[in-house]
Amino acid sequence: MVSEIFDPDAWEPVTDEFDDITYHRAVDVPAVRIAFDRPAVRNAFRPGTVDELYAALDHARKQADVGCVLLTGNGPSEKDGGWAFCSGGDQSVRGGSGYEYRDDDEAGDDDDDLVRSARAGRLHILEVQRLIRFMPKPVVAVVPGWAVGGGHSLHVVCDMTLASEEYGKFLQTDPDVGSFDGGFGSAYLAKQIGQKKAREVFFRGKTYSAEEAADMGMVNEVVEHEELEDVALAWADEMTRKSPTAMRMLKYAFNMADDGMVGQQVFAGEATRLAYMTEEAQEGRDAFLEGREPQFRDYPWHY
Ligand code: S0N
Repeated sequence: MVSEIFDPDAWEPVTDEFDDITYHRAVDVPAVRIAFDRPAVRNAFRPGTVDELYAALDHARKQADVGCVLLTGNGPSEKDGGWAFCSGGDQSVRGGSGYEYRDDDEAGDDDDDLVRSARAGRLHILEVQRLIRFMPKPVVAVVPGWAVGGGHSLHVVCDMTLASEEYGKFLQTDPDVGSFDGGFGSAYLAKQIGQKKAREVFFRGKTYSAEEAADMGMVNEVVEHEELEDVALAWADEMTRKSPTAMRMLKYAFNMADDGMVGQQVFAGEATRLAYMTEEAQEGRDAFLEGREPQFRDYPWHY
């Protein structure tokens, strides 16, 4: 069983090669479903989970016939029936100080030698956040249960959030475990719900219901738990009927206001792609290749 509210007739696997996530493509809609699959630990992510998540998202990004990504968590936990979107970094395998002690026998002494681990504590979940932020198609967080810590930040960075009325719960524990998402997880959250509320989310660590999260402006819609995946797929169907170019330009336009020169660069890349499709731009390329002056005076100065 993938998940209790997963409709096996609506999806087919893209691959079975992942251990910590599942990756499906919808049968009738140009959309994919990527799900955390560690319900026993409330879908916490360990480094391997993040690698798989990045690979699946990057694959989805590159598919020209995929227009929407649904990011969710499988469940419930067999142990206690609990549901989760994602409870953030798996604290049992979290990176340490960046230093490791190891007994080096060749040194001919009994001392442990300090070695530096290049990967220790690497927060590559932030690379996943950037992939969600910059991919040219909507990514929807479909939240069937807990969205906590780094899992909360993931829902924040998604374009929209749909949550289960019964089990959707939102909590920021970062400062309880000595971590802090000082990027999208806090700054973009403050854009969504306001500075005072965002500080409350991190500084007080209260749990918010799906309804409260919707009232605050960080959840778009709350639906009955049993309906969650059907509604998510309906959203994907709706969005993938719209103009891909318009959707891409809109996502990058929304981002640009907050993303500074990187946002401008991403938006400008898409503008350049559109410009290259015009005869005018092709005249520039052709003139160079044919070793002649470009005839740009044939093209209008639009107003
Ligand atoms: C999610 C919570 C609120 C659920 O509470 P509930 O329903 O009472 O269930 P529990 O009994 O607490 O949990 C069920 C089982 O799941 C395990 N578990 C839950 N969350 C995690 C987790 N994040 N890591 C490891 N295990 C987890 C429980 O231990 C329990 O197991 P059993 O049944 O064996 O007892 C509640 O569980 C909770 O508060 N969880 C912790 C949430 C949390 O603090 N998350 C981390 C927040 N910080 C980040 O995410 C930053 C990113 C990060 O840490 C990181 C990521 C990648 C690489 C490096 C890092 C880094 O910072 O170094």
